[in-house]
Amino acid sequence: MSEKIEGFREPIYVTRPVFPTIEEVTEKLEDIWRAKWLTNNGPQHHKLEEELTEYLKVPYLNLFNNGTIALMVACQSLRLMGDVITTPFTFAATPHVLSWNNIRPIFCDIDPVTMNIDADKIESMITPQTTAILAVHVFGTPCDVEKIQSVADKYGLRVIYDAAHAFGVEIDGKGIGNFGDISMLSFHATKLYHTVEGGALVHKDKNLKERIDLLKNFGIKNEEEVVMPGINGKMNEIQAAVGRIMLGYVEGEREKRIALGKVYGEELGEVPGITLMPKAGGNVRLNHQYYVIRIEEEAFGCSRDEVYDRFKEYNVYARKYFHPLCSEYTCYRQLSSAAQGKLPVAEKVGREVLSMPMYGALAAEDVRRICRILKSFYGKK
Ligand code: T4K
Repeated sequence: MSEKIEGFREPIYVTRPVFPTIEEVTEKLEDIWRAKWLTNNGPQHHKLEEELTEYLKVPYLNLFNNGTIALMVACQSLRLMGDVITTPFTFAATPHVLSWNNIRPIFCDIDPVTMNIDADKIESMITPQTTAILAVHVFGTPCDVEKIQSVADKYGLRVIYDAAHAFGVEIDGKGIGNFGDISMLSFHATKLYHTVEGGALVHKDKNLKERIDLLKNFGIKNEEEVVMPGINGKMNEIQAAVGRIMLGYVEGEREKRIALGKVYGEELGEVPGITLMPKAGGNVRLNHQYYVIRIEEEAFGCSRDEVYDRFKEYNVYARKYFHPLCSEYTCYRQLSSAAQGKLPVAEKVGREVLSMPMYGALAAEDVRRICRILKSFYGKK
């Protein structure tokens, strides 16, 4: 495992957005120019909402200008307050959304295999101040939705899923957005499916659909009435048009990533100290958006941080999603749930995790070379 391998001439990033052809975009832009309608619930927005509702197999869907604003509105729509139990192993947006809603995030440790919130630990963290659970389907692996729902039902809590990574994920043929009270999807450029920037809330409640539509448009009911303190969360027509085009790409991109994931698995499956993505149960359809490994320093002989740094010498830019943990941010580390030692599994995962380059435009040969580079670090402190 010690051969010297050539680095890449061009940088290899953790991901690259999927680009539609310029002709497809031009054609849709011409439609928008003809309609003279740029934002505020235009025809592209309308059609994308319908198309995504069907694609994602969910009863109701509200489009947004990005996933973070969508999640903020989800909290508002359920009138959450007090404390919300969440995971420290996520992107900054998850706890920040709670803070922006004047809610205190309570960090719960994660499961060592799925890296999602540990459903068995939630109950012991519930207090009279707890109003909800905000769980994240990290890297598209579904949370233990049944257990989370049963804890929530027992204590009368709401359940929100940050499903930013889980576009198109299904459990038993049901879209991931059918679980909990509301789920948020992100359509950021770096996601499997994107609208440049964008997002959505999905749920099962017609009244919620109306309330969320008001909240994302300043609370404006009509020209005479503003009925709640809303925000500007609207997706514009250009984003929506790109989203409609990208729906034609998502399955092909997923297939390419499945093939690349197999190459990673073949190359890294037997390497001591490297743990691969958890396998999904037979009833789960994953989206294969990310390829995440964990590097155990002792067994691999080189730490995750060293691997991350050495990769750069070869022009490979892997990412430490999600390090630092949210509980380690200066704005949260004073919380008692964030105290060092209280989140042992998350702390270990945060030290070991590395998101590998994963996008359809990557060649299988590139993935093999990335893996050979990684294996060349084996045992080299
Ligand atoms: N909840 C969770 C669990 C999330 O992961 C996220 C977002 C959210 C909530 C919030 O949803 P949004 O409000 O974003 O819809 C990226 C994304 O910006 C962010 O959307 C995503 N999670 C997070 C996991 O990853 P950064 O800061 O790592 O992005 P950046 O700019 O470093 O891009 C990563 C790589 O992608 C670059 O090294 C190169 C490549 N890239 C990126 C862009 C934007 C390109 O090749 N072209 C591009 O246009 O956050």
